Amino acid sequence: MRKLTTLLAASLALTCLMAASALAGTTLTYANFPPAKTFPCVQMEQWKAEVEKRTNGDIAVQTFPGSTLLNPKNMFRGVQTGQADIGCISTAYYPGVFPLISVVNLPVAFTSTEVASRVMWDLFQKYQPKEFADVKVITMFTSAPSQIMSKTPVKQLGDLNGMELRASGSILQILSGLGAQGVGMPMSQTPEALQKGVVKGLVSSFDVLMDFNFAESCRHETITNLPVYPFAIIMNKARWEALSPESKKVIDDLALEQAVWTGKYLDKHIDDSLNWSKEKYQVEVHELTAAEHATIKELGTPLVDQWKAEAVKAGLDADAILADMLALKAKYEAM
Ligand code: 3IO
Repeated sequence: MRKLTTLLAASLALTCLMAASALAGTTLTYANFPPAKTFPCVQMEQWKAEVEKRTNGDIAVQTFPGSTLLNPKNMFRGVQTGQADIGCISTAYYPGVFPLISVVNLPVAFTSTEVASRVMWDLFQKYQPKEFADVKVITMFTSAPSQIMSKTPVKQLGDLNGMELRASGSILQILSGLGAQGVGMPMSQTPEALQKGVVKGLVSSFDVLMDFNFAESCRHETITNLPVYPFAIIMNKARWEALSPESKKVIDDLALEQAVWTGKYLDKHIDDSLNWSKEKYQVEVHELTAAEHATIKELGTPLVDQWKAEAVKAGLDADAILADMLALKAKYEAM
């Protein structure tokens, strides 16, 4: 009997200890704006699983996809003020706020998400831009090169005349140069805009054909290879500072890996999405002529000059940043 009591006491003590250590762990909230199926949320779940595994459960991550905690426009502020511990921002939704990292949104003909994501992370690491000084940057990545997805066919650039297309960032200006009417809004508002007919299509990467089911209404896809959208995963600074050195190391060690994982995932996923769209909705893919691609390229030149002027105004060495981006792009493309 005495032995049993001791055993019970011991197991009770152990249970309390385990509960206490679980309580001592940290739960981080992670806000995201698009629906759970989309690539920014797929990478979020991947990161959550890795962090929980590598910290042996010291960190638990509670994810909030679909703007359930913060929406695309209040994400940056919401993380700074601690409404969420971690958040995902598409930087093109914040004109003028990211003078350095917006370089990745320029029309420089990225062909791979993995390459663009590596380049973005390297640039961030090298320059540590002060536009992110108020937050901890967890990782960065981009969308795939942007294409036109529309209700009516865009078989030649002339077909764009007056067409309302959803986009954000630098693509809006290229669209206006092409005679289309760019409508700026976050991706997560696009389903409603398409459904109401406010826009007749969108410019983004092909993953959204499947993940938002846009293939159903946008049966025409035109290969334009327009810019990628840069994303940053940011964390509240005070919450970051409060983590243990071990947890911080796990998160820092994961940054580049996460950027590459996301790039690889999306590069494959755009193929899957396009194939699915062809099978399910018989979408048509339209190719432009070399002369039309040259026209698109020309429209990009003033954007680069404009970015440079704004970067210089923000105290940045624009020429060095641009040269670095192109050199990194060439380096990773050759690998
Ligand atoms: C994007 C944004 C949210 C969910 C899936 C997505 N695929 C490509 C993008 C990029 C984009 O159009 C944007 O607005 O960030």
